[in-house]
Amino acid sequence: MSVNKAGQNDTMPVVDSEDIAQSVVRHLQQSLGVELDEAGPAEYWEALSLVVREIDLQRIRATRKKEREGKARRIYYLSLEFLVGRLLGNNLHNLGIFKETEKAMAKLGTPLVDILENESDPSLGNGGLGRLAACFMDSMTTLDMPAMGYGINYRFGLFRQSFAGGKQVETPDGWREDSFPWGIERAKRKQHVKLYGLVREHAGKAVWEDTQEVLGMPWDVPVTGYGTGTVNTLRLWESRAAHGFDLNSFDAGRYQDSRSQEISAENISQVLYPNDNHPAGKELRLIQQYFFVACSLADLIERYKRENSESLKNIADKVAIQLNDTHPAIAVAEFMRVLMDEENVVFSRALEVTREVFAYTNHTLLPEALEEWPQQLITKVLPRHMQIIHMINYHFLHSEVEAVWPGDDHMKRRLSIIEEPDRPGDDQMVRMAFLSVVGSHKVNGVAALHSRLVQEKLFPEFHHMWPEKIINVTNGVTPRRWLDYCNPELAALIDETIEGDWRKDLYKLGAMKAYADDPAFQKRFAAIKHDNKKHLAAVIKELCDVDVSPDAIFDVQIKRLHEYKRQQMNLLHIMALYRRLLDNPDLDVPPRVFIFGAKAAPGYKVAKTIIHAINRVAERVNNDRRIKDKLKVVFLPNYRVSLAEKIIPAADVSEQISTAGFEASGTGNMKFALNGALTVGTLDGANVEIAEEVGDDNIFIFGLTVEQVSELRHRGYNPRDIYNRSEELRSVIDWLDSGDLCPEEPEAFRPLVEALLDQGDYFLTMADYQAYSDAHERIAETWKKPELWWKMAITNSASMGKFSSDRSIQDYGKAIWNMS
Ligand code: OAK
Repeated sequence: MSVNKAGQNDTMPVVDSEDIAQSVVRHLQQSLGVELDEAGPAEYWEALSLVVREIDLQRIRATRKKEREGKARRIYYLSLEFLVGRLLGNNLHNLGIFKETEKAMAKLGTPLVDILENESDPSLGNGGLGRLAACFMDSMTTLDMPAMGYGINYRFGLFRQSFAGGKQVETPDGWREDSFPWGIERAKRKQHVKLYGLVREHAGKAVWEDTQEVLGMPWDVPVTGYGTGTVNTLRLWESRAAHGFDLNSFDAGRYQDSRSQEISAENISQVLYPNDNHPAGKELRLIQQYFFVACSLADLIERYKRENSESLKNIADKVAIQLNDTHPAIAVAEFMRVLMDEENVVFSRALEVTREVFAYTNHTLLPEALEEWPQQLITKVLPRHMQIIHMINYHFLHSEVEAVWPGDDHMKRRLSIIEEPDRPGDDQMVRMAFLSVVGSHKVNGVAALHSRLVQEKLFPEFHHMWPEKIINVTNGVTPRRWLDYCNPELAALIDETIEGDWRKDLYKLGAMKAYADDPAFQKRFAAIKHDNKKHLAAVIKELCDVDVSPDAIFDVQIKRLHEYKRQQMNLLHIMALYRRLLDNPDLDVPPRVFIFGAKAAPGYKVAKTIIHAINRVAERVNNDRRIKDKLKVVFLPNYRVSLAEKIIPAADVSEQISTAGFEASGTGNMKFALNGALTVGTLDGANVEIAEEVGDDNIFIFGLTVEQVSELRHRGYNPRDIYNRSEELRSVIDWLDSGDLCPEEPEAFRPLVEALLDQGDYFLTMADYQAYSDAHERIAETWKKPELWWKMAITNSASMGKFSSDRSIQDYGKAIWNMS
């Protein structure tokens, strides 16, 4: 296929449907050995992916050449998770050949939409952190930044979820078992990684020896940008046995529920740990972290040497490394090790260079989510790194902390990277967040409120020591996937209405505010939402066998299941609505469909109980004819990126109801508002900034603020008082606890009831309940005034300019990566 005809602009491949059809047929026959009359959607998917891959590869080569010749600093984004989503449709959009491809496939007799459904959704992440990494790769590429993502090519991504009797069942997701044409093995760039062993001194030098070796094989996934010829690379490492490898003789560790596996070379990259906002604390996880860090650093140093110089003393001029949370934090010690042990750089200079290169993004304040590793474990797996962490800690405490708080041993203990044990004999823990802060020149939170709490609550002493170090970069989402690709009808309406390309500059959407009141525009905006709801209704029918009306309010909560996200509050309110309707079936309320999607970590009991309870309530409500279809509840199984793309464009209400101070940012909140849903939310994470952008009249804010939460805790909070006072809450909680919803297991929902009533209701569900219920009353009243509703919806979409991940990346570029 002629990708770029001579003399034509090279940002978009100039191809027409005829070229595409020909290339598809060529790949079918020559690459896949399939005749045209044998081809179904799955074969077409693979052939078309190969066509696009061809374009990508040509552009990758051109991009690399340009970068080698350029002077710019390269950004390396280190993340254990990249939740990229399906790639074919998105790539066609970014390359600007979606329409022509639709025509080509229509000619060949198979609609493109059916073909796209054949791609398995690469499940290489848990939730927000992984999806953010994918949005950032899209934005860095769209902005023509020299950037590379480094992660792990897990054989099994996040588990597949189904329900049995309403309970979550997990099965492995071998997402790349069929075919994954996007990943290209680069054997030439393989790496060797050492583990275990001992450190001995030889002629005054530390030598790490008697190690085990693992091989890291890189798989490159091309990342296309929108409206640019730049194609960057996501390099994912797969572990393989190196010659003579025998980790089994070292240790046998069980990990992850039913998939009991031993630590061996191959299974380092076997499975993604399914925990969100909660560390696994397993030896294999530490090895995963070190494995991908060691491969990535060796790879980028090799590149630096090839392109610049053998000496690493000026590496910071050309290399910036971003740590996506603390999962890759061991990179600080590994980089120091390479500088000191392999490049003979002295400790103090090595630390300076390391700090210039590294920056760290914090994604959570949850205390239990902050990673700590037992010193003994690090010593066993990475003995030289433990020594280096001690050296960093010694320097940090005895020269830097000492300079600010002279003689203050208490402060040294508080700030030590290696934590003193509470009781003598306990393991000493290595605080990976402290290592990340000490090893970086910048630390950022992911929304304004979150970053303030990082400064004031999480790292106040570091903030005092280094007042410039901790900054904010508010998250964003790529408008290419989260509007253009997932909501093409709305994208087309916006194109017709406003000037300029909002796909590249999302602030341009602001021009749509002028149409928020316009009845004709409102009508078209509402019609598109209705259409999207019809599509979603069909998906719901297929997956849940429940009939829902697109005329009802589609009220959506999709995100990981976690008590702090408070799906349980949504549930209690649904139960209350149901009971109100039973008391008065003629109640004048708009019909509502409550839609959930969420995976719970396999070991998280209360989260799994909440899923079970929602499913049981759904079953009861959906089959009760007395309430005349005024209420439906569905829990879509196996929530993932490709499902989010179908749900978000169809949502009327977006539930963002975390306990204030717990959701670092949220990014679903941005995607919903961008697609014209109204938010019901607390003043938490990026909701605060969304409210600022859309204005208080265009969002349903409720509940305790961060300050009120801490006052309440200070005063003393007893959820039983609320239970005793509120007739409604009492009746729904008693109902949950009665066994009526799950007769075969009457105690099934006890863990939830206990969390709410007997264990202090840490996430303040009971305290916020009434305000939440009142906010829903306001939603119902607003729905009854369509002109007002659509004005609000349009204003939301028009006000999302700030929440493009392009803006986030530009902020990183300026404030962290020193890009000009
Ligand atoms: C996952 C594991 C460990 C620590 C944090 C996470 C995580 O996913 N955090 C989420 O990151 C998102 C992207 O910054 C935020 O929007 C979410 O609020 C946060 O929970």
